[in-house]
Amino acid sequence: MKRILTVQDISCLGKCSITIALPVISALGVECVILPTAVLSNHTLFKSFTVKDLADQIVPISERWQDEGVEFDAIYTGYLGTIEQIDMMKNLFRTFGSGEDKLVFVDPVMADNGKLYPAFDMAYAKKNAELCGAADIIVPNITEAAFMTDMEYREEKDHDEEYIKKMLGRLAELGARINVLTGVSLEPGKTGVMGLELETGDYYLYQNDKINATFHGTGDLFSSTCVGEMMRGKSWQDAMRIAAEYTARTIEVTMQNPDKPWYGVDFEATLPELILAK
Ligand code: PXL
Repeated sequence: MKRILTVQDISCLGKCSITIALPVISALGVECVILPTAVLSNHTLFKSFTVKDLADQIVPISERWQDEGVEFDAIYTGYLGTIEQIDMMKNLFRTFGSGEDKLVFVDPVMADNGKLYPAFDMAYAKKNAELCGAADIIVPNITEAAFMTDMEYREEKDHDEEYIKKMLGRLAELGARINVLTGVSLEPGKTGVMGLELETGDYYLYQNDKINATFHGTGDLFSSTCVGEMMRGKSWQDAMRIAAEYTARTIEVTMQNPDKPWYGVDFEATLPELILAK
């Protein structure tokens, strides 16, 4: 069985980061080892939140794993929280992520809809750009990519192929082998993802019908599914398509729930479909 190490926060309430990665990756039949970067009462889009930083645990925990001789097929990082923690990822990648058949998957979670999340500033964005340079595959949304590449942020209605390809080119300059942008809209009424593989220069675009709603945690759902599918042997293009389809399907199902919580999507309702689609 493949084994993924995911490094991100635990938001106790909020359906995001580890509380999405763990069930989704496990459901795909891949072992998911967690390294929590912080424990929060809830994610940071609630009115208020508590946060206990766990940066001082990263080295001792990973040293125990080294003592045990544990290896990972992939390292997947998401919301990290502090510049210090981003810096610590470089060591972790060196220890557990180097080697031909290992995948370093970075989702530089920090922003959406043109704005940085409450806990972050430009210095954090620049550090995330550095981290992306140490990855094999990165999956920022347009807002995150704009902050990391110093390009203007454009809403979906103002996307065109030139803008998206220029952004992918700038992301590729950061250093990752595969660069995927989420929240790309190249046709009215559509939204999706576009990727660029550096070695081949190949672009891959997948779009589905746009549902007019934004939900929190959908980026984490996309990333968890994508890295999980790659561990199941799918190409990055297929993994990206399956992850985008699954995310869209989950938003659709969530919209149908009159009792849906405002803070996240009902991925619990759609997980069985993801497994059956195997
Ligand atoms: O879903 C991204 C995310 C993860 N973790 C925390 C967050 C957010 C987005 O706001 O606040 C703590």
